[in-house]
Formats: sequence, C-alpha cells, structure tokens
Amino acid sequence: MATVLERVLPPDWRPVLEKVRRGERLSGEEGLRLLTSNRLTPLGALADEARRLRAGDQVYFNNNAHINYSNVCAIHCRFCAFGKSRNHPEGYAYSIGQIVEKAAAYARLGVTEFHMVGGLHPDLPFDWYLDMLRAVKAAAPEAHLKCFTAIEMLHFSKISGLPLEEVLSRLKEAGLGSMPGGGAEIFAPRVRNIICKPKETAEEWLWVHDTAHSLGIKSNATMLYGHVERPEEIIDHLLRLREQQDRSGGFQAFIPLAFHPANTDLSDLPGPTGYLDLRVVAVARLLLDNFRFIKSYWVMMSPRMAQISLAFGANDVDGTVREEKIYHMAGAVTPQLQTPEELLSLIWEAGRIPAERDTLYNVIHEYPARPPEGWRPLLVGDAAAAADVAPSGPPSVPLTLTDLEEVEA
Ligand code: V47
Repeated sequence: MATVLERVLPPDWRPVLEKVRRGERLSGEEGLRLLTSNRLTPLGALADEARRLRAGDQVYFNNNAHINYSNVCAIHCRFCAFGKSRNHPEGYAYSIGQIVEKAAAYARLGVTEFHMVGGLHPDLPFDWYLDMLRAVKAAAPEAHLKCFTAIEMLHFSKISGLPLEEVLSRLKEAGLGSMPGGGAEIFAPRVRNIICKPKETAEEWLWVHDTAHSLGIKSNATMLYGHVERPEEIIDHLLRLREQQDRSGGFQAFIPLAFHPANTDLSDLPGPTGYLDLRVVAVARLLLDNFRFIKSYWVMMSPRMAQISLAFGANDVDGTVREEKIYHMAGAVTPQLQTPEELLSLIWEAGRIPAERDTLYNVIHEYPARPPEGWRPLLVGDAAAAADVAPSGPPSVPLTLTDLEEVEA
C-alpha cells in the first residue's frame, strides 16, 4: 500500500524519494528541480521524510540572548540596515561595562548562550574583543559565548596583524565557545557584487570556518536569500556548504536568512514570499545531508512561519533571543522575545517533541511528546508582549515538566 507521501509525490520525484530513503546524496540538478517547482506539499513531505530519517522528531530551542555590541561598521553592504558609519547619529557602541551588565542580568534569567556580533568597528583594537570576552566570561561563567562572524574574524586579523589561526586561538583562550554563521550572504560573486561588494569572498568565509573547525571551534552556516539571487545561486551556496562540511565537519546548524528590505539600499525589492521561505528550508534539508540541524530563525521568519517550517525539514527554532537589532533595524515586526513557554507551544502544536539544548546541542531539558493535560497553547507573541524582556525582568528559568504541572495546578 502506498504511503501518503508516495501518493502526493509527482511520479518523476520518485527517484528522489528512493535516494532519500537509501541515504544517498542528491545532486545539484535534483535540488534545482525541487527548488523551482511550485509543488509545495510534496516538497514539504519529502523534506519532512529526510528530517525524520536523518534527525528524528525532536525540535530544539535554547535560552539565549543576542548582544549586538556595536553597529559602527567600516564597510557598507547594500542589504544591511544595521551598520552605520562612525559619525552617524544612530551609530552606537556599548562599553565593556555595559555588555557585562547585560550579560550578568541575562545570566540571572537562565540564559545559557550569548550570541554576540557587531559591525566592523574602525577604532576598537583586537585587545578590546579579548577583554570583552574575558569580562563576560567572568560575569557569566556558565554561559556559552557564540561570537563574531567570519567577516569579523578577518577584520580582527587585519587590525591586529595576526594570522587568522592566532586570532581564533586567542579568542578561544579568552572564552569564545563557537562561531555564529553570519556574513555568508550568497557565495556567488555576481550577487556579492550587487549586495555586498566590500565584503570578503566566499572562499575567505569558508576558509575562516575551515580554520575554526580545525581548532575545535564549532560554527553555524547561513544563507541570505530573497533579494537578487537566482535559484542556481542558492543551490551553488548549499553545495559549497555541503563540500565544506565534508572537509571539516564542524558546522552544527544551517540557518536560511530571509532578506528584510526596509531601510536598506535595496528597499525597492519585495523580499521573499512565504513559498520561497518554505522551499529554501525544504531544499536545504534535502541537499545538506551532512547537517543534522536546519534552524528556522523565528526573528526573521516570524514565529508562525518558523512553526510551519517544522513540517518542511526544520528541527530547530533558535532561542528566546530577547534583544535583536539587525533585523529590527531592517523593518522586522517580530517580537524581541519568545518565552520558553511560547517555544514549547509552537513545537507541541506542530506535533513534534521539544528539547531545550545548549549551544553544542547537548539536551538540557527533555520534554514529553505531548503537552501535559490541560496545557493551553499560547498564541505566538502573547507571552512576549506581556513579559518584561529587560534584563531586570522576572527570573525565567528553563521549564521542566514539574514546573509545567505546577503552572497547571
Ligand atoms: O550576516 C543583515 C543577515 C546576518 C539583513 O549562527 C540580514 O545561530 C536579512 O547570522 N535582512 C546576521 N538579513 C544574523 C545571523 C544569525 C542569526 C541567527 C542565528 C545565527 C546563528 C546567525 O543577518 C548577517 C546577514 O546575513 N542580515 N541584514 C537584512 N536586512
């Protein structure tokens, strides 16, 4: 008897399903055919099957806080609304004291990860970043520091005159735990030329991650889509990440980043559609057979779309976030915070098993497959809107089942 998946699948996609089931690698041509098809339901079903077979039914989230330490940036990328020149009225740079104050307050709220990135500041010396990491580590010793994109790492190498390996080793010594995936944009030179001409090349971005992996520093990978890229360039980006992962193996999650045009030089572009969001997640899951985690970053996708993407191959929704500037300066209207309760609701309602993780995907809290009796799903954004998201807000420790039962009682 044919399964539902087999029934919805167009006959010429059968060989792809068979490859997925046999654990065989899909080709770029197959990826392109899927990406350019508008048959969303079978594409989702195919990606969901790949996710189920390769990664299981848990959906991960973490209790994290983003700290964008400065938006002052020596280069100008046309897709970016965050970076500002040194004298711009909206340019800012937190002092180490201010960063430590935020970190200490967030640590008291149960945050396990600080995601810290910023612009390429023209004046701060490399020692400032080392001092900043040491100070945050001293204030929040239990928290994992996931900091600085590959582009920032190359900037540090330039301003310090140190080889990249030395930059990474010194940051690691100062407390760096892993690297986020930003700055990749789209690898194709044609697109980089249009959207981020002054930025380093794909080869340089990949080299930084390769070097980080060789030093035992895990990292993530991203792709910015929904602007001027062509489907072939999305596929090229994914294949280059897959090759890099074959070589160095240190990528944890792939995070597709939907372009937000407001307040950028590309504000005349419409940004991605919902169809594109879901097709990119699904094709990433299918092509990236060596990435266990496909993360739907709810800040840029919206919590609702991130929830739907769980049926299209995603198995991570990022974290609580709390304070985000890169997307909100580009017009994002998503909340700043999703509480653990909201993330749990989102995952349970999608029929999946929530797991709170640390940055390295160790599970900190396992949750049951189904919510406790009487659990009322929270509308995404509800609790966040009502909560005090400032660091001085009420303590918000990760929930356990016992906590949930107490809430219900
Ligand atoms: O590198 C900047 C992108 C990235 C815009 O590794 C924009 O866990 C859309 O990398 N519209 C930073 N995107 C964010 C990032 C990230 C986010 C969440 C988790 C992780 C992780 C990494 O945001 C930048 C750039 O690619 N970006 N401006 C914009 N207007």
